[in-house]
Amino acid sequence: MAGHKTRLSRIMRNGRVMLLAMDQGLEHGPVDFNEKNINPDYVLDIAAKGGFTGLAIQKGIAYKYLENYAGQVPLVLKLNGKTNIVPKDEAYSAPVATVKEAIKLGADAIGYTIYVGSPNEAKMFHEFGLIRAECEEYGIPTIVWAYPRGKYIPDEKDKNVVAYAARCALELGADIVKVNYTGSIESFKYVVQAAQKCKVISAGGSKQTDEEFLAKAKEVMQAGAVGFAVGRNVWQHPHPLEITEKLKKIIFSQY
Ligand code: FBP
Repeated sequence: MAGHKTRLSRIMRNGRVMLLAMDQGLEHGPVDFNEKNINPDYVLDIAAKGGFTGLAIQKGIAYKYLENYAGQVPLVLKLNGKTNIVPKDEAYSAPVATVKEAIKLGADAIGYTIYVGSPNEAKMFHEFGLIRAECEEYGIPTIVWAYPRGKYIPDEKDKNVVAYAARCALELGADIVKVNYTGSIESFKYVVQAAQKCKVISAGGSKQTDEEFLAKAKEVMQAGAVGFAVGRNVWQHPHPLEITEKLKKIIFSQY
């Protein structure tokens, strides 16, 4: 069985990460989809053809659809999730899959959301701690979606709370932390600095124009992040493989 280093090298190509995320069906609901991308095959095909370094999905999609893409794109299995029907005040993401399932599905990493600052933070720290320990045993890298959220967080994109969330990911043992972009190179540099040896990637966010999205991608990389876990800005795009190529050039060029 592959070890931690081998698995991580599949997700991080030349030290860079370009993940395609498609857990929005659970996190946001079908409202994010159109007639094409509501079909998981449409998105998985983009992940394979676009040369993504990983595909972040929930187990239901993995069990039912991944077979046809075996060996084409590394799997990042999300192990927890929630809907956005529940109010954000008490933000909590429940464990819905296990490390053993991730191994069975051939995952090269697991993804885990932690709402830093939420009233449910302690529960999520504890649950991730157990999962992280099991991942250590089997050599599975961990990617934490570290989102400051809940009634104590007035601004989820404030640089201090995002940096704090990134630092939590380092302290809790994540290999890679995924955060929301803080809006400027300077502020994002602070996030990267706070995370130290835990590599930082940015979420894509809601659909922007190509110019806006690519400008953000450049800033993220200039701040010292290693890549993206992007969803809607790719699979909601009328030409997903074209925007992927442009993003790939930015992520894999030298800064
Ligand atoms: P996008 O690039 O579409 O923003 O996806 C990134 C992501 O982290 C998904 O993995 C997840 O479903 C979603 O954003 C969570 O968004 P929210 O901030 O609304 O919880």
